Amino acid sequence: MADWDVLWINANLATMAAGGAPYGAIENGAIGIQGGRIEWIGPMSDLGGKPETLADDIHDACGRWITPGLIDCHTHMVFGGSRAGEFEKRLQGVSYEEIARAGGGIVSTMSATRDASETDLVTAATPRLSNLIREGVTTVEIKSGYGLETATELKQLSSARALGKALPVNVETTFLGAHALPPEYSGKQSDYIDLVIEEMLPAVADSGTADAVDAFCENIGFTPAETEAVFTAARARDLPVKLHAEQLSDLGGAALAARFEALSADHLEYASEDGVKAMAKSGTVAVLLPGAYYTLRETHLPPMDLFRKHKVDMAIASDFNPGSSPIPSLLLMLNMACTLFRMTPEESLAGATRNAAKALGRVDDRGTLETGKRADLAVWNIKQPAELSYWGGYNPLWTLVRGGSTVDLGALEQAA
Ligand code: DI6
Ligand code: FE
Repeated sequence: MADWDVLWINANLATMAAGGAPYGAIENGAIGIQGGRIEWIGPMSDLGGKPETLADDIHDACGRWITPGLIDCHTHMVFGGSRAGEFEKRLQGVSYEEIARAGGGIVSTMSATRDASETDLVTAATPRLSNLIREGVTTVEIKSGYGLETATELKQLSSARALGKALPVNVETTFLGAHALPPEYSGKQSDYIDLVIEEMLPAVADSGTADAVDAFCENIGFTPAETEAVFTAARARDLPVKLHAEQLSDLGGAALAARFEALSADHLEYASEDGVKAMAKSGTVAVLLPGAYYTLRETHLPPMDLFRKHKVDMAIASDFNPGSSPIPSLLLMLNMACTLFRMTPEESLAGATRNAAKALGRVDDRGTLETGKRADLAVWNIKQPAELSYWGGYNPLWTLVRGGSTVDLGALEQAA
C-alpha cells in the first residue's frame, strides 16, 4: 500500500524553515503529501523505498527548486475603477497627499467601489488575482476600506471571500473601515470613528467575513487615539489587529500596534527605534511594502538595520491597490525589496513565505515546507533560490501545488 497520495521527487527544496542551512535548503529532496498536508520531507536518499511503492501519484521535479507557496499578506485587491488619471497628475507634480486632500485618491476609489456590484468587483479583481497566483501565490490577504459605509465594506469582504471560492487561492480578509474619511463625514471624524466602532465592526464581526482588523494611522488618515479606539473594539470581539503605520510620518503607530499585540505593522518607513523595539517585544511582524515606496517615489527607507538588530521578522507584500501600488506582482516586490530596501534574497523570500504567514497568524499552518503544514508548493525553473528576487518582470514558475493538488495554470491564463 502506498504511504502517500502524492510524492514529489528529485527536487531541490528551499524549505524556508528557520535556523538551519540558508533557505532551509535540502538538495535533491522529496516531499510526501497525504490529505493535502506535507507528511514527509527529506533527502531522496532517506526515502526508504522506490518512489512507485510509496505513492500512486508521482511528480518528478527534474532538479527544479520547490519553495513554499508564496503569501501576499497585504493587498487592497477588491476595488472599483482605476486611478490612471491620478497617476498622470502625479507625474505632472501633484503629490499623493495633495490629491488625497483634494478629495481624490482613496475617496475616488470609494465612489467607484460603492457603485460597483459584488459581481463587478469580483470580475475586476479576477485577472489581477490570477496574475498573483500564476506567480506562485497560494495565500493572499485582501482588505476592505473602499466602502467607508457598512453595506459597501461588507460587499468588499464578501467579494474577497467569493474570490477565494472562484480561484485556487486561500484568501484571508481584513476589515479596514478606518482607512479614510468619507466626504459625508467631513469635519466629523470622531463621528465616523463612532460609526466604525458601533455599526460597521459589529456587522462585520457578525457576518464572519473578516479575519482581522486594520486601520490607517497617519496625518491624512486617523489619529493614534482613534486607532486605539478601533483596536479596543476589535480585540473585544476577538479579532486580531494590524496597522498601516509610519508610512508618511512617525505618529508612534508601531508602538501602538505592539501594545495591542498586532500581527503586523505595515509600511514603517518612518518607524523609530522605540517603535521597532516595541514590535520586537510583542512579536509583531514588520510588513514592508516596496511597491508603494517605489510608486510614491519615497526616499526615506524603512529602518532595515533596526529590524535586524532587534530581531523583528520582516515580511514583503505587494500592497496592491489602485493608488499607491498598482502592481499585482509579488515577484517584482521580491526584486524591489532587494534593490530598494537592500534585503538579501533570502530575507526577501522569507518575507513572502514564513514571515508573511506569521503576519497573518498562520505560521503553524503554512509558510514553510515542514511536516504537518499545508502542501502549498511552488515549483520553479531556477538553478538557485536567489533567482526569485534577481529577475524582474519575468516569471519562472513551472508548477503550482495547492493543498497537494496541482493548480491548472492554463485556466488561470484564460481568466486573466
Ligand atoms: N496605505 C496604502 O498604501 C493604501 N492605503 C493606505 O492606507 C493606499 C490606498 C490607495 O491609495 O487607494
Ligand atoms: Fe496598504
